[in-house]
Amino acid sequence: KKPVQWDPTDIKAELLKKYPPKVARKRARQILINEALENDTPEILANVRTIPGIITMRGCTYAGCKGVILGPTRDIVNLVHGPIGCSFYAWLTRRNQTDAGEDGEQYMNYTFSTDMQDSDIIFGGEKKLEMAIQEAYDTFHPKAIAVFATCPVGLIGDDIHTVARKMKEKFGDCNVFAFSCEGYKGVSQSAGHHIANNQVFRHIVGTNDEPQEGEYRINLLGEYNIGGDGFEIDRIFKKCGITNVATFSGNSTYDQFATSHQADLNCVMCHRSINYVADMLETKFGIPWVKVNFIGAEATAKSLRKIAAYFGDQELIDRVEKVIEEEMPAVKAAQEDVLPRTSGKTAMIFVGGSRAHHYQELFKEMGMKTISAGYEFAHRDDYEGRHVLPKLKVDADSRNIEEIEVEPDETRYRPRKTPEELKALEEAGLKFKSYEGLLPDMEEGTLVIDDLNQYEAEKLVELMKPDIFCAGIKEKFSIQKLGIPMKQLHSYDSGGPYAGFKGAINFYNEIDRLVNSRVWSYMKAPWQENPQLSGAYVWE
Ligand code: CFN
Ligand code: HCA
Repeated sequence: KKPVQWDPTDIKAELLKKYPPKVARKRARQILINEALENDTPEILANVRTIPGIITMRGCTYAGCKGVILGPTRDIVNLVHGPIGCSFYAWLTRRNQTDAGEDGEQYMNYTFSTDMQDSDIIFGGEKKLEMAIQEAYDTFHPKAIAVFATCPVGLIGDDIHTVARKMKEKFGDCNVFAFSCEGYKGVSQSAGHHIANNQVFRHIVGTNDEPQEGEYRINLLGEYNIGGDGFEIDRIFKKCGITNVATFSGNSTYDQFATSHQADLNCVMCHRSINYVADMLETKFGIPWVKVNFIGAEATAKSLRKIAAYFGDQELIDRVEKVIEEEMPAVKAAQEDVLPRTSGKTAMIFVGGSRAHHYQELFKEMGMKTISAGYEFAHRDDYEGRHVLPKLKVDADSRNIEEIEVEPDETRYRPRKTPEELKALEEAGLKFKSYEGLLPDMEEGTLVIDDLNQYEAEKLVELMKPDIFCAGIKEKFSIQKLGIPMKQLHSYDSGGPYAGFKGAINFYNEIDRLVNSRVWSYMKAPWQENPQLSGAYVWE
C-alpha cells in the first residue's frame, strides 16, 4: 500500500459528504479535529439524541441501569419487568465476572424476567410482577430484589415502585426497590447510569453502620469486573494493604454497598457511569474522591501512589513502592518483547464513556498511537477532562431524571481530613474531583468523534486504515470484513483481565498477536477489489 499522510480536514469532509445538509451540520459538530491545546480545541457536541435513521453504536437506558450498574452485583436478584428479549440479550454478554465468595450467594448466572406477553400489555402487568417477586423471594430468599422497567412498562404505566414497596413491607427481611429505566428515556445508556446511581444511593448506601474492619479503607467506584479486571485490581490492593470496602459494582454485594459510607476515600475509575454516587457520598458522608485509572501499568502505579499519598502513612507509601517494584519487571519484559513488532502501529477506539480514553494508555505503552477515538455516550466533561462544568449542569439526558436532594448527614458525617489537610494535599499535587480528559490527552490532528455510527466507522477505516480497530460486538464483523483486526473493548472478546499489572501483560501479548497476524492479508476489502481510493495514515 502506498503511504499517504491524510489531512484530518479531508477525512472529516469525506465522512460528512454523504449526509443531507441538516444531518451533516449536526454531525460536523460531533466530529472534531483535535488541537490538543488547553481549551483551544472547539467544543464537541456530545450527549445529544442520535439522528433517526443513523445506525448508532449506542445502547439504551435500560442497558445502562440494569446491565451496567446493577448487573455486576452478585447477591441482588435483578428482575426485569418486560418482554423476555430485554433479559435474554443482556444475559452474561457483558462478561462481568463473579466469585460467589464464602457465603456462596450469587445470582448472576440467572436471568429473572416477568416475560411480558401481549395480554399483560393490554390488561397491565403489575399482578404478574408481584407474582414474579414473590417467586424469586420464595426460591432464593435474597437480601434484595431490584426491579427494572423496560419500554412497554413505561408506555402502559405499570407502577413498579408501588409494587416494590408493597412486597418489601410484606417480606420484612428483603429490600425490594425499582428502577424507572425504560430504554427510551434519555439519549443513551448514560441516563440509565444516573437512574441506577440515584436508587442505589437512596435504597442501599449507608444503611449498615456496623463497623467494618481494615486499614486504608477505600471504595472503588466505576469498576465492573469485565474479564476479571476487578479481581486483578483487588489482588494489587490486597498486596498493598489497602482495604476495598465496596466496588461499585463489579462482583459487589448488597452489604458492601450498605457499608460503603464507612470508607475514607472514593477512587473513581469510570467517572462517566458513577460520578453521581461519588458526589452523593461526598455531600452526605464527607468522603472525598480522586480519579484513578488501572488500565495501563504506568497508570496503575500512578493510581496506587495517589491512594498512598492521600493516607500519607509512610508504611503504606513504602509498601506501594515495593509492590510496584515487584510487579514492574514482568511488565517491562513483556513490553520489550512486543515493542519491536508493535511500535509505530495505529489504533482507533470507539467505546462507551471512559475506555476510549483509558485504553490509549495501554497502546502508548506498546508504542502505538491512537489516531481516532470517541465515546458512544460520554458528556462534554469527559472529553474535556473536567468534573461537571457549571454550564453543563443540565445534561440532555437528565430531562427525564429526577435530581435527588442529598443533605450532609451530621450524625454520621465524618470529615476524613480537615480542610487544611485537604488543601495541603492539593498543594502537594493530589487533585480531588479532577481527571484527565480525552481531548487534552490525544495528539494534535487526531480525529475525535462522538457517537460514531456504522457508516462512518467503515468509511474511517477505509480512509485511514488503522492497524487495529476497537469497539463492540455490533462493529466487530463489519470491520473484520474490511481486513482490519478488531478487538472488542467492551467484553474483551474472550480475553482479559486487562487492568493492573498482569492485565497489561495480557493486553500487550494479545494486541501483538492481532496486529501482526498474517490472516488479515488474505482478506480482500472492498477498496482492494475496486481500488479507486487507496492510502494509509503514517505516523511520522
Ligand atoms: S464496563 Fe464501563 S467503563 S461503565 Fe460504561 S462508560 Fe459501557 S458496558 Mo460497554 S464497555 Fe463501556 Fe465504559 Fe464506564 Fe462497559 S467504555 S460501553 S456503559 N462501559
Ligand atoms: C451496553 C453494554 C455494552 C455493549 C457492548 C457491545 C457492554 O451498552 O448495553 O456493544 O459490544 O459492554 O456489554 O456496552
